Amino acid sequence: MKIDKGIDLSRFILEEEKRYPKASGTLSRILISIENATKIISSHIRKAGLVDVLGKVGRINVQGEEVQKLDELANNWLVEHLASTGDFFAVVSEEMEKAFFPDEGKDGRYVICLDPLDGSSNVDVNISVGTIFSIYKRISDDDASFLQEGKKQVAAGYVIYGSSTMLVYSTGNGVNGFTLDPGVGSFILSHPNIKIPEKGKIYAFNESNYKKWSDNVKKYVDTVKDRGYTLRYVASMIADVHRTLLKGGIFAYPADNVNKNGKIRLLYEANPLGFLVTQAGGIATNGKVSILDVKPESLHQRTPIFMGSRVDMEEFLAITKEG
Ligand code: AHM
Ligand code: MG
Repeated sequence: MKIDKGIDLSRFILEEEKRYPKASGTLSRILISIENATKIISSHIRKAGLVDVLGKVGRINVQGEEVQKLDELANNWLVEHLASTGDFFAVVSEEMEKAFFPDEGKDGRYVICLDPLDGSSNVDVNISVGTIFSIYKRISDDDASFLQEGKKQVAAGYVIYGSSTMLVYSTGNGVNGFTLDPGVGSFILSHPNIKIPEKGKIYAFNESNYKKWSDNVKKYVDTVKDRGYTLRYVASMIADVHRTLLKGGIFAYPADNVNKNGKIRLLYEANPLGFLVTQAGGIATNGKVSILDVKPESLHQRTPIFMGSRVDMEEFLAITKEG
């Protein structure tokens, strides 16, 4: 497949489809639907502060967190848009307690897991937020389709609404990044074939939790600090992982003595971002096994997560194994 920097996302998706002569075109349609829905979200986020989309709704979601207005709007736009394509048999979202089985999708061959607006508590203070998606083949008529190991993802990606809007995704053939040209309204290939640096100099942990961590996690962080690594922590996982993909290092949200499974959700945060980091040559683990080998047990399950550059992650695994 010939990839030119500057190619737009829709054409790229269609070119990629040509790798699979038997492809029906459904996955391409799905990716183009996600592209369109996230452009709408981006356009609204860019107007935050001017139109009434900031602040809280006054309701707590299934995660026990306060719902921001933009969480709800992003969820509704994405779910309605994607459900109406008929390509999805079911949708799981951070904002919805149960899976949604749209009428239009009765014959759909895929299911999708969404974090419509990751890092949404940051939106009121103009810090990067994002949308994460993870797509699986439908293997059943119930929730079991969502409870497949992360390695079975057919495609995964995110859109980061940062200093520019970027869409980064993989269908299992490497990772490519596209930047939204707001003048043209198209995502343009700006970061072809992203490879995470073998080694970085940044650790991204919420260090205010240090006292609650296990001794081996403390030991790893002490080691890299002594070596002179720098701390960068946005508290939007998408922004922290995006930086890690491009600059290397390690992003983590460990379990601690209060949050026994950490904070990050397996289906629509750890798995899709772990798939991308792995596709880019890095490593993603729950501390014991590859995150992509974990068999999910429930839709909103949380997991400890550590991901990043190969050399940094090998050091992390060696130190935490000793501990
Ligand atoms: P959200 O999906 O409700 O926004 O929550 C997940 C976010 C992640 O993006 C981020 O890594 C983490 O929560 C930050 O948590 P903390 O503030 O505890 O460090
Ligand atoms: Mg999130």
